[in-house]
Amino acid sequence: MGKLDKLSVFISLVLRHKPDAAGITLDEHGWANVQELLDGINNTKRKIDIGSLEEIVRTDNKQRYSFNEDKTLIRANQGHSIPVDVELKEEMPSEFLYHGTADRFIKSIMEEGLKPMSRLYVHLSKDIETANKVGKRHGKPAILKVHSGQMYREGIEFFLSENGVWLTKRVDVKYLEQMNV
Ligand code: HQG
Repeated sequence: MGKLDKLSVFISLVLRHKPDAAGITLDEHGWANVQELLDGINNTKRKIDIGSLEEIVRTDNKQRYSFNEDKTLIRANQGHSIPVDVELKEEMPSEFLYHGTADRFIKSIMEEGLKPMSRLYVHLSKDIETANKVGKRHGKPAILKVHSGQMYREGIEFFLSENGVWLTKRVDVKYLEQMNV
Protein backbone atom coordinates (compact mmCIF):
# COMPACT_ATOMS: atom_id res chain seq x y z
CA MET A 1 0.00 0.00 0.00
CA GLY A 2 1.31 3.47 -0.90
CA LYS A 3 1.80 6.29 1.57
CA LEU A 4 -1.40 8.10 0.59
CA ASP A 5 -3.44 4.88 0.74
CA LYS A 6 -2.21 4.23 4.27
CA LEU A 7 -3.11 7.76 5.28
CA SER A 8 -6.55 7.30 3.71
CA VAL A 9 -7.20 4.17 5.77
CA PHE A 10 -6.31 6.13 8.90
CA ILE A 11 -8.48 9.11 7.87
CA SER A 12 -11.35 6.70 7.26
CA LEU A 13 -10.96 5.36 10.79
CA VAL A 14 -10.86 8.88 12.25
CA LEU A 15 -13.80 10.30 10.27
CA ARG A 16 -16.08 7.25 10.56
CA HIS A 17 -15.27 5.44 13.77
CA LYS A 18 -12.65 6.90 16.05
CA PRO A 19 -11.95 10.65 15.86
CA ASP A 20 -10.05 10.22 19.09
CA ALA A 21 -7.31 8.34 17.22
CA ALA A 22 -6.24 11.78 15.90
CA GLY A 23 -7.29 13.58 19.09
CA ILE A 24 -10.16 15.40 17.37
CA THR A 25 -13.95 15.54 17.58
CA LEU A 26 -16.60 15.66 14.85
CA ASP A 27 -19.63 17.92 14.91
CA GLU A 28 -23.18 16.53 14.78
CA HIS A 29 -23.03 16.43 10.98
CA GLY A 30 -19.81 14.45 10.95
CA TRP A 31 -17.55 17.38 10.02
CA ALA A 32 -13.98 17.64 11.23
CA ASN A 33 -12.02 20.87 11.09
CA VAL A 34 -9.40 20.39 8.34
CA GLN A 35 -6.59 22.12 10.24
CA GLU A 36 -7.34 20.15 13.41
CA LEU A 37 -7.35 16.92 11.40
CA LEU A 38 -3.97 17.75 9.80
CA ASP A 39 -2.47 18.73 13.16
CA GLY A 40 -3.96 15.63 14.80
CA ILE A 41 -2.53 13.30 12.16
CA ASN A 42 0.88 15.01 12.36
CA ASN A 43 0.82 14.43 16.12
CA THR A 44 0.73 10.69 15.48
CA LYS A 45 3.79 9.25 13.76
CA ARG A 46 2.25 10.06 10.35
CA LYS A 47 3.01 13.08 8.18
CA ILE A 48 0.45 14.92 6.06
CA ASP A 49 -0.08 18.36 4.57
CA ILE A 50 -3.08 20.01 2.93
CA GLY A 51 -1.80 19.09 -0.55
CA SER A 52 -1.73 15.38 0.29
CA LEU A 53 -5.14 15.57 1.95
CA GLU A 54 -6.62 17.24 -1.14
CA GLU A 55 -5.05 14.55 -3.32
CA ILE A 56 -6.49 11.79 -1.13
CA VAL A 57 -9.98 13.30 -1.36
CA ARG A 58 -9.71 13.90 -5.12
CA THR A 59 -8.32 10.48 -6.06
CA ASP A 60 -10.16 8.23 -3.60
CA ASN A 61 -11.50 5.26 -5.56
CA LYS A 62 -14.83 5.30 -3.71
CA GLN A 63 -15.02 9.08 -3.21
CA ARG A 64 -15.24 8.46 0.53
CA TYR A 65 -14.72 12.07 1.66
CA SER A 66 -16.13 15.55 1.03
CA PHE A 67 -14.89 19.03 1.88
CA ASN A 68 -17.32 21.85 2.61
CA GLU A 69 -17.36 24.76 0.17
CA ASP A 70 -14.40 26.70 1.56
CA LYS A 71 -12.46 23.52 2.41
CA THR A 72 -12.26 24.32 6.12
CA LEU A 73 -14.22 21.16 7.02
CA ILE A 74 -14.06 17.53 5.87
CA ARG A 75 -16.25 14.47 6.49
CA ALA A 76 -16.76 10.89 5.36
CA ASN A 77 -19.75 10.48 3.03
CA GLN A 78 -20.94 7.21 4.59
CA GLY A 79 -19.81 4.20 6.58
CA HIS A 80 -19.93 5.69 10.09
CA SER A 81 -20.27 3.71 13.27
CA ILE A 82 -20.51 6.82 15.46
CA PRO A 83 -23.87 8.57 15.53
CA VAL A 84 -23.58 11.53 13.17
CA ASP A 85 -26.15 12.95 10.78
CA VAL A 86 -24.45 13.48 7.42
CA GLU A 87 -27.68 14.87 5.95
CA LEU A 88 -28.31 11.88 3.69
CA LYS A 89 -30.75 12.34 0.84
CA GLU A 90 -33.83 10.14 1.00
CA GLU A 91 -34.35 8.63 -2.45
CA MET A 92 -36.41 6.04 -4.31
CA PRO A 93 -34.24 2.99 -5.05
CA SER A 94 -34.41 0.90 -8.19
CA GLU A 95 -36.48 -2.29 -8.06
CA PHE A 96 -33.46 -4.32 -6.92
CA LEU A 97 -30.28 -3.51 -5.04
CA TYR A 98 -27.52 -5.92 -4.04
CA HIS A 99 -25.65 -6.74 -0.85
CA GLY A 100 -22.21 -8.29 -0.98
CA THR A 101 -21.24 -10.34 2.02
CA ALA A 102 -19.23 -13.43 2.90
CA ASP A 103 -20.47 -16.94 2.36
CA ARG A 104 -20.16 -17.72 6.06
CA PHE A 105 -22.64 -14.95 7.05
CA ILE A 106 -25.44 -16.16 4.76
CA LYS A 107 -27.03 -18.62 7.19
CA SER A 108 -27.35 -16.01 9.92
CA ILE A 109 -28.53 -13.31 7.49
CA MET A 110 -31.26 -15.60 6.09
CA GLU A 111 -32.47 -16.10 9.68
CA GLU A 112 -32.16 -12.56 11.06
CA GLY A 113 -32.20 -10.35 7.96
CA LEU A 114 -29.51 -7.79 7.17
CA LYS A 115 -28.53 -5.75 10.20
CA PRO A 116 -26.24 -2.70 10.27
CA MET A 117 -23.88 -4.50 12.68
CA SER A 118 -21.31 -1.92 13.84
CA ARG A 119 -22.39 0.76 11.37
CA LEU A 120 -25.42 3.08 11.32
CA TYR A 121 -26.95 1.53 8.18
CA VAL A 122 -26.97 -1.58 6.04
CA HIS A 123 -24.94 -0.81 2.90
CA LEU A 124 -26.38 -1.82 -0.48
CA SER A 125 -24.89 -1.59 -3.97
CA LYS A 126 -26.59 -0.67 -7.23
CA ASP A 127 -24.97 -3.50 -9.17
CA ILE A 128 -23.70 -7.03 -8.67
CA GLU A 129 -20.10 -6.16 -9.54
CA THR A 130 -19.83 -3.57 -6.76
CA ALA A 131 -21.54 -5.91 -4.29
CA ASN A 132 -19.04 -8.61 -5.18
CA LYS A 133 -16.14 -6.26 -4.33
CA VAL A 134 -17.74 -5.39 -0.98
CA GLY A 135 -18.27 -9.10 -0.25
CA LYS A 136 -14.68 -10.01 -1.03
CA ARG A 137 -13.51 -7.81 1.85
CA HIS A 138 -14.96 -10.39 4.23
CA GLY A 139 -13.86 -13.66 2.55
CA LYS A 140 -15.48 -15.88 -0.05
CA PRO A 141 -18.10 -13.51 -1.49
CA ALA A 142 -21.83 -14.18 -1.63
CA ILE A 143 -24.44 -11.86 -3.07
CA LEU A 144 -27.98 -11.16 -1.96
CA LYS A 145 -30.57 -9.57 -4.22
CA VAL A 146 -32.62 -7.07 -2.23
CA HIS A 147 -36.23 -6.35 -3.22
CA SER A 148 -35.75 -2.64 -2.60
CA GLY A 149 -38.66 -1.49 -4.78
CA GLN A 150 -41.07 -3.56 -2.72
CA MET A 151 -39.54 -2.30 0.53
CA TYR A 152 -39.89 1.30 -0.65
CA ARG A 153 -43.54 0.80 -1.63
CA GLU A 154 -44.15 -0.63 1.81
CA GLY A 155 -42.84 2.58 3.38
CA ILE A 156 -39.23 1.72 4.18
CA GLU A 157 -36.79 4.60 3.76
CA PHE A 158 -33.69 4.50 1.57
CA PHE A 159 -30.86 7.01 1.46
CA LEU A 160 -28.25 7.61 -1.21
CA SER A 161 -24.87 8.80 0.05
CA GLU A 162 -22.83 11.47 -1.79
CA ASN A 163 -20.67 8.66 -3.17
CA GLY A 164 -23.49 6.47 -4.46
CA VAL A 165 -23.90 3.91 -1.68
CA TRP A 166 -27.51 2.96 -0.87
CA LEU A 167 -28.32 2.83 2.82
CA THR A 168 -31.27 1.54 4.81
CA LYS A 169 -31.77 0.72 8.47
CA ARG A 170 -32.23 -3.04 8.06
CA VAL A 171 -33.57 -5.58 5.57
CA ASP A 172 -36.06 -8.22 6.62
CA VAL A 173 -35.49 -11.77 5.33
CA LYS A 174 -38.68 -11.58 3.24
CA TYR A 175 -36.98 -9.03 0.94
CA LEU A 176 -33.81 -11.09 0.42
CA GLU A 177 -33.01 -13.55 -2.33
CA GLN A 178 -29.81 -15.57 -2.53
CA MET A 179 -28.03 -15.36 -5.86
CA ASN A 180 -25.92 -17.97 -7.59
CA VAL A 181 -22.72 -16.30 -8.67
C1 HQG B 1 -22.88 -8.77 7.72
C2 HQG B 1 -17.06 -0.51 2.50
C3 HQG B 1 -24.48 -12.04 10.13
C4 HQG B 1 -22.89 -7.98 6.44
C5 HQG B 1 -18.06 -0.98 1.46
C6 HQG B 1 -21.44 -7.58 6.34
C7 HQG B 1 -19.38 -0.61 2.03
C8 HQG B 1 -24.55 -10.03 9.04
C9 HQG B 1 -20.99 -7.45 7.78
C10 HQG B 1 -19.14 -0.37 3.49
C11 HQG B 1 -25.92 -9.87 9.40
C12 HQG B 1 -20.78 -6.04 8.24
C13 HQG B 1 -19.92 -1.32 4.33
C14 HQG B 1 -26.52 -10.89 10.15
C15 HQG B 1 -25.31 -8.18 8.22
N1 HQG B 1 -25.77 -11.95 10.50
N2 HQG B 1 -23.84 -11.12 9.41
N3 HQG B 1 -27.82 -10.81 10.52
N4 HQG B 1 -26.36 -8.70 8.86
N5 HQG B 1 -24.21 -8.97 8.32
O1 HQG B 1 -18.02 -3.81 6.84
O2 HQG B 1 -21.73 -3.80 4.02
O3 HQG B 1 -14.17 0.38 1.75
O4 HQG B 1 -19.86 -3.18 8.47
O5 HQG B 1 -23.31 -8.78 5.35
O6 HQG B 1 -17.82 -0.41 0.21
O7 HQG B 1 -19.53 -5.10 4.25
O8 HQG B 1 -14.92 0.77 4.09
O9 HQG B 1 -20.48 -3.66 6.13
O10 HQG B 1 -20.70 -8.56 5.68
O11 HQG B 1 -19.94 0.52 1.47
O12 HQG B 1 -15.10 2.58 2.41
O13 HQG B 1 -22.03 -8.04 8.57
O14 HQG B 1 -17.75 -0.52 3.69
O15 HQG B 1 -16.57 0.73 2.23
O16 HQG B 1 -19.63 -5.54 7.60
O17 HQG B 1 -19.49 -2.65 4.07
P1 HQG B 1 -19.42 -3.99 7.31
P2 HQG B 1 -20.34 -3.90 4.56
P3 HQG B 1 -15.11 1.15 2.64
